[in-house]
Amino acid sequence: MSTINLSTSLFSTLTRHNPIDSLRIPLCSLCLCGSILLLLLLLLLTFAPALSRAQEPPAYSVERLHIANYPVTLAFAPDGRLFYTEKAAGSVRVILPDGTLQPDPVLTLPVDSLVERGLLGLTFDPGYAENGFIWIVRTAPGTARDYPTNQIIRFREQDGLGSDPQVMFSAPITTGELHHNGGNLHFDSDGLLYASFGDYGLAANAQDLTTVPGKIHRFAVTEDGLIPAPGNPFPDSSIYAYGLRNPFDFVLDPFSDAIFASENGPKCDDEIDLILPGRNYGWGPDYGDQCFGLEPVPVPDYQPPLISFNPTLGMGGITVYDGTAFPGWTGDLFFCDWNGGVLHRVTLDDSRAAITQIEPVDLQGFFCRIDVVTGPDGALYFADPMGIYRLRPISPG
Ligand SMILES: [Ca+2]
Ligand SMILES: [Ca+2]
Repeated sequence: MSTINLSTSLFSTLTRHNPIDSLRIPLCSLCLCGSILLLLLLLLLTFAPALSRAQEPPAYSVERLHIANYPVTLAFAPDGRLFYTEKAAGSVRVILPDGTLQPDPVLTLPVDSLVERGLLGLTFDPGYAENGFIWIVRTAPGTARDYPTNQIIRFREQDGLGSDPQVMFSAPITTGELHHNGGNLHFDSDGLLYASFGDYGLAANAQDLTTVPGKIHRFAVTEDGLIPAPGNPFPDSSIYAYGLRNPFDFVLDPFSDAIFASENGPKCDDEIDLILPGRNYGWGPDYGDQCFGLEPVPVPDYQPPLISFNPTLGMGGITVYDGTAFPGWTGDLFFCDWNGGVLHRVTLDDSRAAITQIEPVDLQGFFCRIDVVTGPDGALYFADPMGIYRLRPISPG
């Protein structure tokens, strides 16, 4: 997409400033030479600012904060500690504000970590400062009687020690599928809990409003556990949006009411979706081999993506930059991709419902394959299966 955008802007620039038309060059070789020189000069003047920008050293450095054992979700506590989930170990770990890793895990739970299963999402309760609750998603191992199950679990954390894990929601993997677990969760400013579930390898789930997989759900937290949030689009249902194949992560925009999701589509339709209540993002059993991109998909309530990628990227974590260290990035979306390990910066227009530009961020040899978040210091923190990394200004402030 960055190539397309760049080509488009080059084309429009050349069209606007076409010197052949405006100068009406006489057919003599001398004038031709002169006009070629003039053309080169115009091109130089047109692109010099961009070239000099490109050659400026980046105003940031990237470093590895810690080696880590397959971190899936990074999340900062209000007190500045960085919590993360370890996919295969089933542990929640914490890095202290001084950068040291707490030696012992906060909590460790048994997990089925085959392929895309494991300990996945993590977020802080809106009342965390008072109640210490942390919410996670894990794949509980199956037994002779029970399917492996993706569970939303709440536990209490105090002084780096977790206790009292409680299963708040379960979605058994009845298909036996190892991919498409989704597995992220976030609260909105009203205290409602959103959670993403992939289709469990069965596309029909995505269009079936009676099943959990292939959706983003919205819950209210009550004394009795999670219930469908009041005002949800379908009666007595926690489903908030459907037609999704594997919405790995999503972010509640701190600058608007928008929700942006990273949806892992088939063949070409990896996409960023603007998640709206009751909308259908198109994935289903009739999808077939077609790449739809921005074209309509013939399903009810269809909502096209903001952008789709061809070939697929394998989209990972997605976030909105709301720090102060990079004022030029304020409000931009950032996401990681599994396939290329690239951190992408996405610029939105003022409506925050349309993308104007997307470009890779130079990670100076590091890779961003899973999650990315803004730290309290305004740095961007991101992960690949071997570590957690930090991108921060060379001169903080
Ligand atoms: Ca779609
Ligand atoms: Ca995330």
